[in-house]
Amino acid sequence: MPVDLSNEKYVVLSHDNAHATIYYYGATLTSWVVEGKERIFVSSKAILDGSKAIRGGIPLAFPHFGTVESSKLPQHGFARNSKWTFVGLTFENANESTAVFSLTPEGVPAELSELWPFGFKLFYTVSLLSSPARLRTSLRVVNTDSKEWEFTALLHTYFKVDDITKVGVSGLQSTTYFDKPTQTHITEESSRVTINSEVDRAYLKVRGEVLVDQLVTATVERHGIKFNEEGLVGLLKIRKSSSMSDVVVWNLWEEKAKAMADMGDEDYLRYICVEVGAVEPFIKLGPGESWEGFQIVEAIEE
Ligand code: TA6
Repeated sequence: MPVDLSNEKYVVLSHDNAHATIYYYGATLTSWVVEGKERIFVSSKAILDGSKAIRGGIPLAFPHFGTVESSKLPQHGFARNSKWTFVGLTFENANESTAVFSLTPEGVPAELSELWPFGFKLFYTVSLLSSPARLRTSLRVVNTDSKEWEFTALLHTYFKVDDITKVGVSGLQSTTYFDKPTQTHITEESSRVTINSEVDRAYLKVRGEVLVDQLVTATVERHGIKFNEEGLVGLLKIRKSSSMSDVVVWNLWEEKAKAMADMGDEDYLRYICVEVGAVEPFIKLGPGESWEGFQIVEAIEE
């Protein structure tokens, strides 16, 4: 069965040996299992009752990423706190299973909706693709208002890793990033970004694909002598539309994890956020106009 609607909180989409779970609350994808292996991180203290944005998965940031001086909306806007509608299964064939969700102002909590009083419709499309196994998530933004408005958007993906200290992110070299902790712009020098303390960076206009890998140690034997050898193993390959060319890399690290109510103390070791989005500059959308951005994540077989 490509789609299971039996749970009142979420939809389960299946294709080949892959499954994805998408909550109606926030249209937050909380699980992507490929060949029995979970690729998405959800905090051990995540709140899943619809009273708070889910800590983990792929929360959607809209109508803005982060906090914006000119907006009274909370950080990352309202899409992740809204009740989305399951539109249906649009594709179901040998290559993919695709489910579509939508959001209009009616699904937004009233106290948030009144802070952003514009007509809009969002479509969030989740596809499971095969050979190789990939997850495609796409956000389409439509202005249904009679006035122009502007937005930024981001797919705030938390990937599950075994040990953050062994993880690297490639594809960001020579890109300028906004470093949130120091509030400065810096050019990335490293060909493989590693995480050994808090990292909160918005890489702007990333050209190609982004690769997440992991350092592994294996014991090899040569001439009867055993050696420990280290090597890099690919975990995920992330491609993105040219409309979503910014990439945020975030791990809050130990101290902040302890201070965050919905994050387990040790959870920072088990995730890396690599978030594809359009965070700068704001995109203007006139009446009747639409915009779309997407990511395609490939689960690399070990
Ligand atoms: O995308 C990175 C970021 O903006 C960080 O600055 C960090 O605060 C994170 O998102 C989580 O934000 P949240 O509002 O979910 O606590």
